[in-house]
Amino acid sequence: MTVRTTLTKWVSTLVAFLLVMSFTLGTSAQTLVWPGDINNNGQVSKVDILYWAVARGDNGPERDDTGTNWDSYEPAADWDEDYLSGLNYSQADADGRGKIANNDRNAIRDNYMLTHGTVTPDVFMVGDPNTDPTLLLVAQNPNVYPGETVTFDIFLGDSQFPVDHFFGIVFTINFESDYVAQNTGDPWSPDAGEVDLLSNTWLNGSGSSKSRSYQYLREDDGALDVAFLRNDLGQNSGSGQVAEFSVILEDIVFLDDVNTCFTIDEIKLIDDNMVEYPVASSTECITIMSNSQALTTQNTGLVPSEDVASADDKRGETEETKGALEDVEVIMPETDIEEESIRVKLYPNPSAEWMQIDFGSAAENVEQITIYNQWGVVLRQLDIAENSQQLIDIANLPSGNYYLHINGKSGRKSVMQFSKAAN
Ligand SMILES: [Ca+2]
Ligand SMILES: [Ca+2]
Repeated sequence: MTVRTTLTKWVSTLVAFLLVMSFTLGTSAQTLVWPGDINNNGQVSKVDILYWAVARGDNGPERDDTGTNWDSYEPAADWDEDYLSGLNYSQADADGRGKIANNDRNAIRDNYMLTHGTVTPDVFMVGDPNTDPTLLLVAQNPNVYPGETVTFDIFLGDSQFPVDHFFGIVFTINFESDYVAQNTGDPWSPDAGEVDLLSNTWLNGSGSSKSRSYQYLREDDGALDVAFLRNDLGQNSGSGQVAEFSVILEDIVFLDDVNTCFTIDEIKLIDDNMVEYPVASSTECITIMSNSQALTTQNTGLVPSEDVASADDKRGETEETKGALEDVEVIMPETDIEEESIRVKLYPNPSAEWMQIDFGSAAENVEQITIYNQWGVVLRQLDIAENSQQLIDIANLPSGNYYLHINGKSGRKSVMQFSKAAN
């Protein structure tokens, strides 16, 4: 039968191919070492942390060339142990000094996300919440205002589906980066969003259940990579809350309530032999509530965003400038920064091409200006170098209403609205 013959040929070709592949992969002497990319998939990522942890403490031959620069190194002679995938433990010796130690973990840190050659994406099992433990994200306070901190409880497994074989787990928490505050810390100890491993839990107790955690904030991707690892080789089991995740929301203006979701995915849970067990992912959504009542509704309002009452008081003063499209003048309340009142001009408004801000004598008190669209998304941020005038090119913005935040050096924030006319 023709079909079967063809199929048989295909299968035998495939088997031959797989044999060649497995021989190639199994011959670790030919696998160059890229420090930190332990599983040799072309990129240093959270999965390599698991490979490091499983091999930690092992010893073997040193490399001729030691070092952790992002480059390829000729591998050492094979170590005694292999990973289940067939890769030799010598791949985990990032610095080539003959022991899997903290310095090799530091190579993962230093080379994190770097790539070489063609990247073969890491593969993650996808768990089923009806049969597997879930890595569950639950917001403690699902209704929050811009600028506030949202805290989530993180649970791993429950009494119905506990975790039976825990040595380590890595996962990623994904979020909409526009809604999260800018990170000012090291991405390995981020302040905009961080996971704290709780103590006295089944996963992080005393003795052999003591664990450690690592995290790396990929700010532009809106992603936090997280690893929990037992300090000691071995396994334990359990279920329940293991950590908290806190994230600081961007302090911007939302005209309407906004729903935004946080999703855990790319989960890899392993035992101390690197056998992987499925864990179900989860998503938790929160509502960022509108703070637009802190804005004046007129097109000429420059008010401290936190001082609504005085905004109303001052609206009368700016009334006469309403509709003066080529020169809008706004006045900050006299009770504002220091003693003197500050006058700022924004013109022309509306405009299709550009706008000028005249800070006048206020320039020395202004640090930064930020343009937001009506959904509160940051479009542009400019540092003000004490120039009394600032020209802003707005030709590329879609027509509509925008907000200009003026951040004072004293930490004071003020908001102006402007309109972009059609080009
Ligand atoms: Ca890798
Ligand atoms: Ca080493």
